[in-house]
Amino acid sequence: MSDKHLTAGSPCPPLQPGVMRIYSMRFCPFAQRVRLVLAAKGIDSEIVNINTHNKPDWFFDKSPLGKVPVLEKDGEIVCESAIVSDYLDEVFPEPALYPKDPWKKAQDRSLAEIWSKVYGPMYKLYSARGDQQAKTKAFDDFLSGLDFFEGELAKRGTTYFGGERPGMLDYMIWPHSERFAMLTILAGDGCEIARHRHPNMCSWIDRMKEDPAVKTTYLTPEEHFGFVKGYLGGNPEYDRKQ
Ligand SMILES: N[C@@H](CCC(=O)N[C@@H](CS)C(=O)NCC(=O)O)C(=O)O
Repeated sequence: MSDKHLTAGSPCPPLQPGVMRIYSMRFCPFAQRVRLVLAAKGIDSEIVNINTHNKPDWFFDKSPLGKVPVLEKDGEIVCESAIVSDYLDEVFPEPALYPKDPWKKAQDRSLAEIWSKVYGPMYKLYSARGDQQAKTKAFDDFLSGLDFFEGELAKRGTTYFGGERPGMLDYMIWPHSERFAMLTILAGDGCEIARHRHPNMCSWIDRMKEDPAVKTTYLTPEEHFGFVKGYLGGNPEYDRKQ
C-alpha cells in the first residue's frame, strides 16, 4: 500500500479477509503508538494513511470521532490508540509489553493517561506563536509534567519504564518524546529539556532512539517541524518527504 494520505474523494481500498488494517497518519503521535506496538511484536498489518484535515467521507464509518488511529479487521473496528495497543498486546502476547502483576499493569495504564500533563502543554506551546506569556506558561507546565515522569523513572531505578526493555508505557509516551527535540526549532532557544533537571528522562530518550521498533517509526526533528509548521499555517503537508 502506498503511504500517500487519502483525502476526500479517494475511494476506500478494498479490505482483504483476515487482514488487519490500521488507519494512520504519518505525523500523528497517537497512530505512532500503535505502529510502535506492531513493530515491537513483528505484527503484519496494512497501513492506510488518512489526511486528517480533508478526510474521505467513508472514514467516518470507520471512525465515528473522525480520528486516527483505527484498527479494522473483517469489517469490524476498534479505535483509540491505547485500546488498539492493548488489544494487540493481548492477541500477540510476545514479547509481553505489560508487567504480569495486574496492579503494576493498571499503574502503567494510569501513567499513560497522566502523560497528557506533558503533551497538553506541548500542544499549547505549538499554538502560542508570538505570545511570550503563553509560551512561558506552556513550557513551565510541560516541564512540571515531565518532572513527574522523571521522578517515576528514578523510583523504578530501571533504564526503561518497562524495566530492562521498553514496555507498553515506553511506547505510549515515546511519540511525543520524539518531538521534544523539535521544540527548540519551533519555540526558540530555552525550549529544550535539560539534563540537570531531567537526567533520567534524557538518558531514557537516548536509549529509546536505539530501540528497533522506535527506529522503524522515527522521524527527525526537522521532519516533525516541517509538518507542524504547515499545520499551524493551515497547510499541513502530509505526503512531503524531507
Ligand atoms: N485519543 C485519541 C487521539 C487521536 C488523535 O487526536 N488523532 C488526531 C491526529 S494526531 C486526529 O485524527 N485528528 C483528526 C480530528 O480530530 O479531526 C487516541 O489516543 O487515539
